Amino acid sequence: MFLRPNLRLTRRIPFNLICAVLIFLAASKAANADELAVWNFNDSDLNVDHGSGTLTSNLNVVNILFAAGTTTNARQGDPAGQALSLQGGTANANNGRNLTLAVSTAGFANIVVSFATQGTSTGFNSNQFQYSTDGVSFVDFNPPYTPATAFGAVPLVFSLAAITALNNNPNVAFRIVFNGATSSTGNNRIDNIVVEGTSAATATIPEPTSALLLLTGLSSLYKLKRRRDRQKRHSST
Ligand SMILES: [Ca+2]
Ligand SMILES: [Ca+2]
Repeated sequence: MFLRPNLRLTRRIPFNLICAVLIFLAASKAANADELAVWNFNDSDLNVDHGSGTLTSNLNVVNILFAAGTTTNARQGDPAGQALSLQGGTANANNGRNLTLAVSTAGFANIVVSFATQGTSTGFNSNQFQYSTDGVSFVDFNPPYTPATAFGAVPLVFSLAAITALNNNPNVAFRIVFNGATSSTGNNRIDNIVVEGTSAATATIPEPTSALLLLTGLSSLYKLKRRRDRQKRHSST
């Protein structure tokens, strides 16, 4: 008498549990904005600190330095630590040179690039943000910006959602071209560079193949349960 309800319960649990897991997996594919690459410069190098991507520069190596950073635009609890500090260089040789970020956006859309920056009075004061869909040809985005004299509370944000060729593309790159430095030690600091996007699953809910697989799976489980129930009824008669 006491065993019978327990047996029925244990037969039901796997079906309900599997349904719950499948629904959870389908829902979890609809992610919010994800950080694809983050540079916090706290370890005083150009290597990416969260996610994946590469950062290179053609400034003179002696003018690529690190100095006190900020928590503005910091992610994942990163402390202020260090920031990148780029100098004009001897005879302002670095005017016209750049910082380039290569980041795959495979699986992502609505790409946004942001960072905190500040500049000294003789540092670069006319900096052009650019994007590339092939990592080779770069296109100006927005007019040149002039960094404030202090990091402040708000980062510079370049929202590239309208540039759909940047979506789901392994060859994406971004570039800041520096200009306007008027002394060798005039500089710009940059900290917490973030490249983020929303997962492609969010942009096209539901993913047809996922929805189909889920429905097929649920249908098979339902048929299996019906068959078991029929067998149970037959065996009890
Ligand atoms: Ca930092
Ligand atoms: Ca690093």
